Amino acid sequence: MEIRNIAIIAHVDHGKTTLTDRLMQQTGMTEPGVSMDSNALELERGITIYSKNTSVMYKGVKINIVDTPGHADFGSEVERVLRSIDSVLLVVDAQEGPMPQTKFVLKKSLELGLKPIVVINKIDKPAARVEWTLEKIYELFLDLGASDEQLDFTTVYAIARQGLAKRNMADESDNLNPLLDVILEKVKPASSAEEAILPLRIQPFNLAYDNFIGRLAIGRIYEGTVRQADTVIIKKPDGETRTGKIGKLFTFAGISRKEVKVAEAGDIVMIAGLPDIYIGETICADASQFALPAISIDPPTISLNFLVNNSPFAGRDGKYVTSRQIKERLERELEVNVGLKIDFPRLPDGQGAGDYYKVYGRGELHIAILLENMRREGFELQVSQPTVIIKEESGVKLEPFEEVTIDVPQESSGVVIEKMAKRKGLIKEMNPEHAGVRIVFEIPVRGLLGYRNEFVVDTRGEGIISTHMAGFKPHVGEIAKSELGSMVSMVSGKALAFSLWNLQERGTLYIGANVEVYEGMVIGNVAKGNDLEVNPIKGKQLTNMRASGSDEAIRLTPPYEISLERGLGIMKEDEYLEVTPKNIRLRKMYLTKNDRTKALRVK
Ligand SMILES: Nc1nc2c(ncn2[C@@H]2O[C@H](COP(=O)(O)OP(=O)(O)OP(=O)(O)O)[C@@H](O)[C@H]2O)c(=O)[nH]1
Ligand SMILES: [Mg+2]
Repeated sequence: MEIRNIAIIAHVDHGKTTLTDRLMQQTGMTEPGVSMDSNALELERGITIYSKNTSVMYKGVKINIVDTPGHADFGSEVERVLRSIDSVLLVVDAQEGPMPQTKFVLKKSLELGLKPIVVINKIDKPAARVEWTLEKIYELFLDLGASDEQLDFTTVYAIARQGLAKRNMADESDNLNPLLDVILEKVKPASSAEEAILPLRIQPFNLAYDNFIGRLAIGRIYEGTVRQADTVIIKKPDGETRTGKIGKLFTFAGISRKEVKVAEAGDIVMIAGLPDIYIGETICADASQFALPAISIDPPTISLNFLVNNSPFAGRDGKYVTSRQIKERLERELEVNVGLKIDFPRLPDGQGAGDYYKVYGRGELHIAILLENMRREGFELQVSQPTVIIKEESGVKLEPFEEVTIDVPQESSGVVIEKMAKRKGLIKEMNPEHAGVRIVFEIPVRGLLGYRNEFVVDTRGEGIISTHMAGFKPHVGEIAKSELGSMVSMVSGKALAFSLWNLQERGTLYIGANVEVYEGMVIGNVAKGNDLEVNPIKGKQLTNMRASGSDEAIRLTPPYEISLERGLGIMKEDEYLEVTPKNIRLRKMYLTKNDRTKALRVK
């Protein structure tokens, strides 16, 4: 059987999953309404978080497709896929044009020598600018140093949502066959007759986990044939060798996996039975074969500590609260979350309470998704403020930078530019767009941390901000911190509307009335300067009227409730974010004013 292997790549929201879903539907692999975005968090947030495999059959050819996430924080999901496929569909929104993540994924593809097929999607949008988009894509190819062959890309125009594609704008079409035909025509067959008869070589590019059969490796068969129960040799990229035995074997069809006895060169398979297999290793038949080159992935950019929850409310909501349970959960995460790194420091006995794990990730969302998954599973923990990873190379201090593209209405561009400048963002490009301006900045990740929340407020929710990693560059020195102080409760009890009503004049509250607070919990911010100790449980002193009765009548401004991302963004150096299945709270590391003062003195 002939096979083609492709990945679908794009900036976030440009329509990758919609296109994949429609391709599956039209080729009869799935029922209408079935989507590749199947994980609970993906459905809730409407974004793809994990890259996923499927295949469709068209004109007797099997097309293996990897749908990838577009958000910059999940870039490692894309990187590891690209090495194992033969071409990409570069999907670009016909209105937005190429965006930061378009550039990132295209750059990675071109570097690997892939020849992308360009899909200009969403041509039905009233503000679509098809020709402009095509021109911008061409410029991007040029900027990224595409070869002549890569520059000579094929373009397909699509409305993924309606399941149609065409070779020329003027063509009539009501299905995706023109795109499928381009794939058959332009993507080289996944294997040749010679490769099929060589000894086996498979390289995993993704890992999965199944509660019954354990770790699963998803990989491409470069050469040879693999069968269930085969004894194999596994080689690390450096040549280190061990043996293993193939367990169950699957291929992909629609959104499900299909057990097979045998699979052949060119195909993408999922393999059980190799409990210690890792991405980039080579599964082969014979120890004399060469290992395939390693799969490289950009390093993490931020880190933070995960700790046992020791707040006064610890243990109220969670099922899993001990340091050991957190450790085991993090170790499991490492098996599948390739962009993540974790240090498990070994502490002397008896210091259990101080245990922490240092987690390194690709961005605030990357970490927030891990925390969200953990709290849903019943974990309770607290985390420290994310900080940027600083490297040193030949005596020079380096820090990670991001390229940030901002689309804002004209009237909010001033405040955005001002705030970005304060955070050491440099303007690289500024162009008027139909509804406002598009500004490209380069900014240290350190400066950008926590900015997203402010950006939403400053642009009244009308701005779009997207980022992509621009590599490590020389450290730019100190960056002015946020001017907001924290409003810290000095008592424990139930917050009363009366006190909150007085406090809301001082800043923004994170809690509403009747929320239980503890001493040292951060309940809001203070617009002016330093932290402020407050008493949120004080009732009105009344002689002949019940306090609670009059309390009801008070109308409070709705609180700015702390979500994981907001919390990670606004928290300060001396604070923890307490994460439980039911609550997310911000607190001071030291709960009493006395301890905080002492800690400051020691510093
Ligand atoms: N108007 C229009 N909207 C579309 C089209 N294709 C997709 N969309 C919409 O665009 C939004 C994003 O689509 P997705 O397919 O989830 O985008 P994605 O690229 O997979 O996003 P991530 O995986 O999160 O990066 C959805 O609301 C789709 O309905 C199209 O051709 N036209
Ligand atoms: Mg998607």
